[in-house]
Amino acid sequence: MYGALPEIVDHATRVRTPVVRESYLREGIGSKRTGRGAESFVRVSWDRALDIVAAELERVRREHGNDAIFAGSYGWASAGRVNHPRTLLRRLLNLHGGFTDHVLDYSRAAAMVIVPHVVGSEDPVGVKLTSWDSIIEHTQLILSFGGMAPKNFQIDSGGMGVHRANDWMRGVRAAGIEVVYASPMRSDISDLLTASWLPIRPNTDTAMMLGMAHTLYTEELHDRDFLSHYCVGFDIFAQYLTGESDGIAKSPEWAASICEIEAGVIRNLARHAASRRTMIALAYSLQRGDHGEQPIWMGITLAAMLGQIGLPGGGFGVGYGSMGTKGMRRAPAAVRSIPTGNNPTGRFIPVSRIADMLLSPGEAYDFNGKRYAYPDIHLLLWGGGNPFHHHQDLNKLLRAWQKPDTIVVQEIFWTPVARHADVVLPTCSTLERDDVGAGWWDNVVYAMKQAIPPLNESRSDYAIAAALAERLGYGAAFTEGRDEIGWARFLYEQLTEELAKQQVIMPDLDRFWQDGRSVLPETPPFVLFEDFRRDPKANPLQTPSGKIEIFSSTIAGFGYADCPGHATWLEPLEWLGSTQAHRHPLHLISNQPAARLHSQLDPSTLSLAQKIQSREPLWINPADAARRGIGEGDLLLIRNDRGSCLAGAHITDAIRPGVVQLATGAWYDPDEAGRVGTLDKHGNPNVLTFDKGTSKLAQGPSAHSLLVEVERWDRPAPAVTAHEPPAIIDRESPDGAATRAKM
Ligand SMILES: Nc1nc2c(c(=O)[nH]1)N[C@H]1C(S)=C(S)[C@@H](COP(=O)(O)OP(=O)(O)OC[C@H]3O[C@@H](n4cnc5c(=O)[nH]c(N)nc54)[C@H](O)[C@@H]3O)O[C@H]1N2
Ligand SMILES: Nc1nc2c(c(=O)[nH]1)N[C@H]1C(S)=C(S)[C@@H](COP(=O)(O)OP(=O)(O)OC[C@H]3O[C@@H](n4cnc5c(=O)[nH]c(N)nc54)[C@H](O)[C@@H]3O)O[C@H]1N2
Ligand SMILES: [Mo]
Repeated sequence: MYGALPEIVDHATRVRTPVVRESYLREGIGSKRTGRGAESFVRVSWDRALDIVAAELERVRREHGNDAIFAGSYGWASAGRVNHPRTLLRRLLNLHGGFTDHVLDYSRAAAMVIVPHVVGSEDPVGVKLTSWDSIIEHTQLILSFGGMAPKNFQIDSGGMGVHRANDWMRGVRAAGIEVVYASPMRSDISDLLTASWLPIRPNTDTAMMLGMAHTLYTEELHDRDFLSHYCVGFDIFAQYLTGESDGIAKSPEWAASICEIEAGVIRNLARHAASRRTMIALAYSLQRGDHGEQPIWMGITLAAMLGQIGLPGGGFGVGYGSMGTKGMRRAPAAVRSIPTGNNPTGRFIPVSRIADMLLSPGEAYDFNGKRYAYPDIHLLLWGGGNPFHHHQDLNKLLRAWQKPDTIVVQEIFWTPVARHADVVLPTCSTLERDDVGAGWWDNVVYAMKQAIPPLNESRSDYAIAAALAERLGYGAAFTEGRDEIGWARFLYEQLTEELAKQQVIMPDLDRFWQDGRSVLPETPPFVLFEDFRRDPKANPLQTPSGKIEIFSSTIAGFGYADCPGHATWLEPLEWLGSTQAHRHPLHLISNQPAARLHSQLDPSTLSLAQKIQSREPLWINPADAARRGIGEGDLLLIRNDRGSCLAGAHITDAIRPGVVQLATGAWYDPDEAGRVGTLDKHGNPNVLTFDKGTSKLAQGPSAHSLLVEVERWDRPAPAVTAHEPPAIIDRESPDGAATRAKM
């Protein structure tokens, strides 16, 4: 993706000046909210824009309280620790008396909640995995659910200083490690491996793993010693496995009828895994589906039955291959964020419940054993994320988007979230400011030097937040007397001090800045739960029992039908085995795009080059295409009851029959701007996905569980307009002053 930002840094879609939605500027919060996304914008001065935002922050706090401000600001933004919009917004709003925040993320929410219940730590969710060195040395079989898609390990949050994953793949190959992966797409594994593909039906991994577990149990291949010394609740789970508790034996034949992997294959795979050192790799994708907690809990249960957790190269890990640093030997310390302070309101939502929150203020909901009520949001601030990219069921989001009195967005480009705002603050890109960059998990810290001055009237996220703080009367508390370079220095020096305590001496800041990067040492190869395995009494897990909870009394005690006390096969709301499949017979995988980071830089040549007739490609199996008279390159309509979009046909047997794939990231492009339910012309899968929590436990996003129908689009094709800026009126409204008084 190198080169894409320089190419489009001054693209037509660049937000050049502060702007305000036309009727909002005239009528303030009384303006028609359905105008969001449809109306023109009016150019205003920075002073005017910042006055409007500061006045709204004051008004909403006064009239509705701090928790009426939602500034969770989810999103990847850019590398750069100082100009991290979510951190800056949190720091600003905590000084303002607080706001409604979010917890968790769209990537791995279900895993982040279930895994600590089962093994007492978040480490197995991509945080600290058994390192690839250990795998390459000791593993004999990698059993991957969801694959380790090479398109995905090009990146990591905050950036990556070294790309290592291809070397790991070569290492796996050279070591002769067998790789078997269950995934609806053959392309989910590196060509550097010779791997066996099991083309599983989406969302049925739990059933397949139960079938394997059944074989282990009935053939007495499970590690009884490990289960009794290191785990609790296997006996209860075993009753479910055999059918003693519900009348259904989870045999390989039962599993095969659900996942469409042959019973014999499942049975042999279980025997095979039990006879060698096996690493169970669970992709993040598995848990980004309805009941996403289950495949993760079941993966851990299966690993526990194999009895290799805590042994070199054995056990399980969540996220291998999902990003580029998962399984690396982490550095002994990482660059931190600018401190945010504490949120006096203490209010938050699970991140992907945003539309429910906006649509149902005051409504009660369950989350991880507690009951909460949604706050009543009047003001929404966003920077560095694109909810019209990341959220499911965009037509529902559009309705929800009409709830707040005011929506403020800091953006570089005219992305869909900027288009749907009332006030847009033009933000400069990483090329236009100084910063210190570092991945959250990586061992390289880099000096991100300004390459060009801020374009047009754009300002850095830091400058914007500092200016707002100044207007609100706490400028000094916000900056603590530091400018951006001052904060970069602060963060780098904090890191060097932390490392010095561990006898690691780093170059000083000037030297670092001159060199352009500093490389931290990597820690020695790591084996997850090695200590626990060695001495479970001295090193108990942080679970209620101190052991692996194959049955969790805590979770059982919550009484959630959608997340019972042990790993369970629960049908997703939509999947190929559901009645809905009669009307919408294709399961849609909306995975991460190969040529972009989410929706970022979609107008660049790299992203445009892979489009078909300017739309996002839909992968479809030859049999499914033939049945519908679809040819390579045809324009397609994809639809279900929630929405519809256009896409370009790519016919390939790299996807199993019954499944189609449309990557995320095409900028949402409504045929009729601002109207709920209109056709998306560009191919954004989130007009089709459903917006439902994975369960009452984690309330994670269910993006990978949905059915659609596809047909050829033979009508004239509406032009894609997502990469053109909205209409902008190059003057302030004459009655602007009166508008401000009303607010
Ligand atoms: N259907 C479906 N939906 C999904 C997923 C899926 O698998 N399927 N995956 C989900 C996952 S895992 C994730 S993480 C999310 C990702 O969702 P997001 O993180 O929201 O997606 P991005 O496109 O990375 O959004 C980042 C935005 O920040 C802007 N930006 C970049 N740098 C800066 C900066 O320095 N300052 C400011 N102010 N803005 C900046 C970019 O222009 C862009 O609009 O999507 C989720 N949505
Ligand atoms: N190039 C690029 N890389 C990225 C990103 C990006 O935007 N672009 N985004 C990054 C982010 S934020 C994240 S969180 C990670 C996400 O990492 P993942 O969640 O692992 O990524 P996905 O691409 O959503 O899914 C990987 C594969 O899982 C398979 N899959 C989907 N559902 C199922 C299922 O139910 N069962 C099985 N067995 N397989 C299934 C699909 O075939 C899909 O290609 O990727 C990161 N990597
Ligand atoms: Mo993610």
